[in-house]
Amino acid sequence: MKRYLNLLLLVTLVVSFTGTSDRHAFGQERTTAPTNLSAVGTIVWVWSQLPDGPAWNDATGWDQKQYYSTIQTGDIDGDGRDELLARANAGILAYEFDPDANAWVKLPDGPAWSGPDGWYQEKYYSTIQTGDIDGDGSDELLGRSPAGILAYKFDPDANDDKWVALPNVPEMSDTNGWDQEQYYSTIQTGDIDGDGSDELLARGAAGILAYEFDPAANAWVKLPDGPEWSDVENWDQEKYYSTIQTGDLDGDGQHELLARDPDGILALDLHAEITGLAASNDSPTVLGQPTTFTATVTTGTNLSYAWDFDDGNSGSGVVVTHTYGTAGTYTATVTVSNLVYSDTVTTVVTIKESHHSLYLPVVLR
Ligand SMILES: [Ca+2]
Ligand SMILES: [Ca+2]
Ligand SMILES: [Ca+2]
Ligand SMILES: [Ca+2]
Repeated sequence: MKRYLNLLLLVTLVVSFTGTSDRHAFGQERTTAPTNLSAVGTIVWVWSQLPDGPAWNDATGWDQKQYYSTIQTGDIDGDGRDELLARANAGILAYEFDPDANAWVKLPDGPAWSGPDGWYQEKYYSTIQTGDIDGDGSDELLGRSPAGILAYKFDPDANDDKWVALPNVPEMSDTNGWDQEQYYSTIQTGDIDGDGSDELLARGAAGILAYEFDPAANAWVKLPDGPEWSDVENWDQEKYYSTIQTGDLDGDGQHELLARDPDGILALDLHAEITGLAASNDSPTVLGQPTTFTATVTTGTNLSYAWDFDDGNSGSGVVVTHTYGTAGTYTATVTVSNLVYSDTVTTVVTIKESHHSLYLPVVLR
């Protein structure tokens, strides 16, 4: 079968009518045809075909869902180019496209998540995905086995086995009920704490669970339970659980959690406890000059900073400046808060009188 003949796609982005134009006339019958039509922003897009990728064709069984539905991309070696991944009967296959050679290159086979080992079942193969769980810029490979979530890291520099097994998450095992679609189909990754690495999220019988991988300790850390989207609250129905996903709605690098319940879309932000709050200022300051205040925290997300300068004035922000009207000592206060947490700390400010030195001529006798 001949596939993907070159396509020519013309996209006209902007066509403007020049000459007299009246927005109130829009939608009204034109009495005269436009006489001066010109295209001012025509971009020509052309599809070209890369060399054929791996021959995952129908004749070799890739028309089966257990294989074709696992085809995905992810940058497993962190070079900024996505690899092509899929599960074959023997396990995970990986290919990369080499733009210099204009050719596909087969990478070492991934974990042997094979049919004979049960991976032909949707409760396993449908959970295969990638995510950067250690935040190093390359994607790890995740998949749920009967014993729980397995994770592998591809190390292109390793001499021997380039696929390195990371600790698993045993809680999501078949024995714990995770072989049910209402649970395993919600397994996903997303950076819900905004630290640059993806967390592992899923809905269990009692609600949302989240795990973070700590690369220093080479261990998974369970985060506080998420919203109680539980079976008893009807979240075992596909019309609800299948809508669970993450996305960075406010663009702060931290993913929000989204889902649809009977009333519509819910969105939740995760808030970290505020710890290590400290405030400082660059006084002593000469009267009339600005004093700069700085607040720092060790942990905390979605924070707002409210300053009280102890002279009836206030300010906001991590770093603020304020000019006092009277010399003296002040105790400025900063209150740092998010929707869940709040903390306050003070910093003492000294404002000195300005001294105008008087220079008298030295008279020699
Ligand atoms: Ca890559
Ligand atoms: Ca990684
Ligand atoms: Ca994270
Ligand atoms: Ca966000």
